[in-house]
Amino acid sequence: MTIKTISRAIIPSSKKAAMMLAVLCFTAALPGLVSAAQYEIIIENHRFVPQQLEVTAGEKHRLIIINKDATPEEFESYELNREKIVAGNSKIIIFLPPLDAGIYPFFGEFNEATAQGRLLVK
Ligand SMILES: [Cu+2]
Repeated sequence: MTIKTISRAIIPSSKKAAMMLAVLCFTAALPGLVSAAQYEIIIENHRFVPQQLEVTAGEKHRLIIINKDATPEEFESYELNREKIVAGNSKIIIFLPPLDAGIYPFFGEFNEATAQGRLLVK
């Protein structure tokens, strides 16, 4: 359940506040998630936007992969050791541990000719 889901529902504000608090408590119980910097990568016309994402070395990161195409894609990276399907018009979250400086390529396995990107860690 996301905060977005909650706010969309029609709930009395007091109940809403209690639920928000519950969500906050839940995330506070997961310090690894809270401390991770979050980045969005869009898939559109079978390409990643941005194609290169710059992040800081030695920190956890959370990548939100948003597929704006109607067709599914598979986010894949040998260097990041990740492989995850993103349904059409859908999104996934990729959690990354602290990384060493370097270049970590990723690609969309279903549209490899165009869906190429990389994480620049420095
Ligand atoms: Cu694959």
